Amino acid sequence: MSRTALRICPLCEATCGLTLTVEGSRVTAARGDRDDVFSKGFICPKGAAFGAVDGDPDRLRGPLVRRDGELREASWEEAFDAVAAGVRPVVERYGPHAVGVVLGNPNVHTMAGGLYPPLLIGGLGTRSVFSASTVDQMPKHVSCGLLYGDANLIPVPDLDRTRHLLLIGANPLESNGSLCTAPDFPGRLKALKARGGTLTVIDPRRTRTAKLADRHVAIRPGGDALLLAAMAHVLFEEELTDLGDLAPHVEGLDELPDALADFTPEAVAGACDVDAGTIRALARELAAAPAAAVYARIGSCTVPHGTLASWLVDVLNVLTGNLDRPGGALFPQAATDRTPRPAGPGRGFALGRWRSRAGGHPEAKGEVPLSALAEEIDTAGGEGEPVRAVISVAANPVLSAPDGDRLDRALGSLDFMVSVDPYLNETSRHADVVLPPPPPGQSPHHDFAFNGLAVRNQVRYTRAAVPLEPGRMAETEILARLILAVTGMHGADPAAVDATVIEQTLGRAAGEAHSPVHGRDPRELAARLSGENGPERRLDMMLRLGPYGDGFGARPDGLTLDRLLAHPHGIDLGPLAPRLPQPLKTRSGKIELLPGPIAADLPRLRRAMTERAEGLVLVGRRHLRSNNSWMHNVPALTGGTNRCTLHIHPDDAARLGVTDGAPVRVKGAGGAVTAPAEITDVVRPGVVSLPHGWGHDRPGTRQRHAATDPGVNVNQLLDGSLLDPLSGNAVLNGVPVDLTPVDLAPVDLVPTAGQAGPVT
Ligand SMILES: Nc1nc2c(c(=O)[nH]1)N[C@H]1C(S)=C(S)[C@@H](COP(=O)(O)OP(=O)(O)OC[C@H]3O[C@@H](n4cnc5c(=O)[nH]c(N)nc54)[C@H](O)[C@@H]3O)O[C@H]1N2
Ligand SMILES: Nc1nc2c(c(=O)[nH]1)N[C@H]1C(S)=C(S)[C@@H](COP(=O)(O)OP(=O)(O)OC[C@H]3O[C@@H](n4cnc5c(=O)[nH]c(N)nc54)[C@H](O)[C@@H]3O)O[C@H]1N2
Ligand code: SF4
Ligand SMILES: [Mo]
Repeated sequence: MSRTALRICPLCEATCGLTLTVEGSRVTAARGDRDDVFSKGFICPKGAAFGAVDGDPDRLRGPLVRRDGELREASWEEAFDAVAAGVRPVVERYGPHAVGVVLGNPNVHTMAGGLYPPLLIGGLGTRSVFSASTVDQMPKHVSCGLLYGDANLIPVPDLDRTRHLLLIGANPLESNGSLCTAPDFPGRLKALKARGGTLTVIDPRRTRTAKLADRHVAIRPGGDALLLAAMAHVLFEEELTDLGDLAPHVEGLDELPDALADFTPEAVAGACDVDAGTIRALARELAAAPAAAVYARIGSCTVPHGTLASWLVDVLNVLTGNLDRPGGALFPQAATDRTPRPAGPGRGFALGRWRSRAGGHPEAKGEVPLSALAEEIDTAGGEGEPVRAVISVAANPVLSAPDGDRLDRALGSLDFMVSVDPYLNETSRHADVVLPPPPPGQSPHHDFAFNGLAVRNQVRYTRAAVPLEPGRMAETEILARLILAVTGMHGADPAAVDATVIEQTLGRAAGEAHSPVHGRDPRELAARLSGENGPERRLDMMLRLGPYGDGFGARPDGLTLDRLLAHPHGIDLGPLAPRLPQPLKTRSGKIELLPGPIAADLPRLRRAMTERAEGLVLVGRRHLRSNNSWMHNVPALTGGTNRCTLHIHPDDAARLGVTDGAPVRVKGAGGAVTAPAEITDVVRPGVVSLPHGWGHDRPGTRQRHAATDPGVNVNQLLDGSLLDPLSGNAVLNGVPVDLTPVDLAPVDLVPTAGQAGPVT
């Protein structure tokens, strides 16, 4: 007997609604939910493989605890006993900062990851917090924090209404979008063109997205901040700025022309390898469009000037009056956002409130760089203690962060490590306790992170499609129990964690003049919450206090969990709408267009104008059927073109004697890897590309399919020292590398093409 169940897809940021076919406790098929208010039936190959991802036989079914050096199956009780016994002595002896918390990408794709990590960090009181954000979008958080006073207030392009999209360092035709949640991103780009709009793509590779563009600019990697600065320069020089309705909400505009004066198109052209005429044209097109949006992602963040590039993206949107206007870049309003407070000055965004112990890296958004995790473990000295215990939740930094070999050794040297992870992989193999969450089919879902980045305001919630298998524990409960175990309350009722959050949140809300529950009794409010468990009651609370909420009766038509449950395909809350100045939290209450830390970083960008990379530089790439490091174990999603090959331009290949399919040794500051060459003019000359998340050849892992075609770890080419200084974000793109065709090294001085055979 089969049945169907709805499930929001957690496999990328597009958050498509899926209709799953369930047989017994197995998900056997997935198709797009045509009635989903947001995704309207869209599905990609990963979503279609939901059943295979969910049912992967290598997923751990129960906890593992290390005994006599070996990870062995254990009961949940034994596992949490071991966690308490492993972490507490470290806290008591060395203090909370000796416990590192490492949060990986899937935390933004689970309800558990949205609800519990802040409590874990707060409960421990540790400053040793590392996450995937510092190998990803931290520059955007920092630039938005400085501009708007809130690091999570990130504008998204109004994809469905814009007339001109300048898309930088993103490849949504493979990634399905990032910091811009849009099911069927490809379809939305085609619709833009169909309504007469234009698409410009800036990317050193002629990606599938670039092929769709009206104009593709193959920039030299790392050059975006220079290019964007020059575009802003042109807007001033040619008097093309027009802030429109934004003007009263912006301060610092007058200082900007001077700050950017040196960045003429002619001055930056050489360094970014885009001619001055093209830069001027890009600026004029942006200014001329009736509504336009500049949008940038990974390629603009994971570079030496990531924060400046991220800032300039928004500066261009401001200068052309496109920020906060329909068709431009707008701030979404999610249903679980906090109750909007009246507009006015806020506390602002502070950077560098503390520094990491070993490397002295400034914190950003409460985190220190993931690139610095290894040194925080393996380097003594400095004030305080090294990290001696690690709590890793949904993270595989041995593959996703720079210099995995060093981190691998460092993790191996810890006093104690716990991983909340469904797999025994390159990182979790070091854990003393592995706590596996259930597969996604057995987990409820709501997108706490992505609804705040979505191109349309909407809200959806799906309960678990399949009941928890015997012996499984919900990830929300795993994290609640973990919090109790590491904060000295081991064994207490995990429901108390949610009850405490509810009590504190309602208590605070009752005290806020702008809250719909101002002056009410928090206990009375708590008693009104519905939901089958703590996480559901927290969701109900957030919805009811939120901008569309019922305010616990104050707005009877408003949102509640019950109302949402009555709409299984979601509730559409309308197109994005202008919101300024309400969400601004800067000290001035305005957009601070030229924040101090940004101005102080401009001299570094000025110096970059004169720099010319001599040799080859490396960039990454994503494949539609991949997802960072953890989906190579699903046969349906591997093979074909989804392979760990080195893309190299035919001119470079000929010059270096590289033949198609032959192994090439790639060497960077952190090490060397050997991968088969794939000669293709998709990359521009001077640039080679390797995907990340590969290198599944370490012992002690349990991902059998991934191990059959392990690939190599591109991040081994990095030594972890290259960071964007303001955000601590790793530089993963535009990294200098040397190539040697393997069969010819090291004796032949004059490489001859065609000697190395293909690798199978
Ligand atoms: N060179 C290079 N490196 C990169 C990038 C790049 O572009 N180039 N991209 C970077 C980016 S953007 C990111 S986000 C990072 C990602 O890097 P990480 O944050 O390390 O993420 P993943 O590699 O996807 O590993 C996710 C881990 O979570 C586990 N997992 C999967 N589902 C669940 C779940 O439901 N619950 C729990 N608890 N665990 C789960 C997986 O088994 C895996 O161990 O990589 C970065 N690294
Ligand atoms: N299929 C699939 N989807 C995914 C993921 C995945 O691994 N696979 N990962 C998810 C995650 S965690 C994230 S963060 C998002 C990322 O989403 P995107 O940012 O869209 O990711 P990429 O496909 O890596 O696109 C980055 C592009 O930047 C280009 N680039 C590199 N260096 C530079 C540069 O200096 N300047 C410019 N202008 N471009 C440059 C690269 O060539 C590449 O085409 O994708 C998410 N979706
Ligand atoms: S685009 Fe993303 S969310 Fe949609 S089905 Fe594919 S993986 Fe899932
Ligand atoms: Mo990411």
